[in-house]
Amino acid sequence: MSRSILVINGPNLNQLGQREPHIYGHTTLDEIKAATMARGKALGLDVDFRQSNSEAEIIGWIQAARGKTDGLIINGAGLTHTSVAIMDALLAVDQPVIEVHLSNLFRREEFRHHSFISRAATGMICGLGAQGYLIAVDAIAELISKAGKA
Ligand code: CA2
Repeated sequence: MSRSILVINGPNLNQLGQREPHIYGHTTLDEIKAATMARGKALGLDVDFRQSNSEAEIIGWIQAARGKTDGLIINGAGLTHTSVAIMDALLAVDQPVIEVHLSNLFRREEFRHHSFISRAATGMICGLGAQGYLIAVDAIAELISKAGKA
């Protein structure tokens, strides 16, 4: 049976590769999308990869994912540190959630050390750049497969 996952990217990640490469690297979001979709395909997962600068739109996507997808990967970007509303939506989605960040949050400013998303996530990957997305796909494939056997 084919499985599907949703990959959500938050505000400003559409600018990846264009600004602040010393923090976020030179890889563009389109390149991360291509690599993530290829990794998903290799593992038998349909990957829906999206980005939005709108908190409301992201919450709508999470709500709509309930019962429709098998797992969720999210880089909430700046909303990670502020959005109780995204955390609440993720807590209600009833499927594995992996949080991913390009940068190592714990080597950065204090306000980035707290994530509301982590409270709703099975696991979190940070500091590994674009590779973190591929590790997240591997992790979610494993979680989905385990859930199917339960
Ligand atoms: O490291 C990550 O992936 C972050 O989620 C990126 C967010 C930041 O607020 C989080 O603390 C950590 C920022 C995304 C903004 O991305 C830009 C990319 C290029 C140029 C400007 C911003």
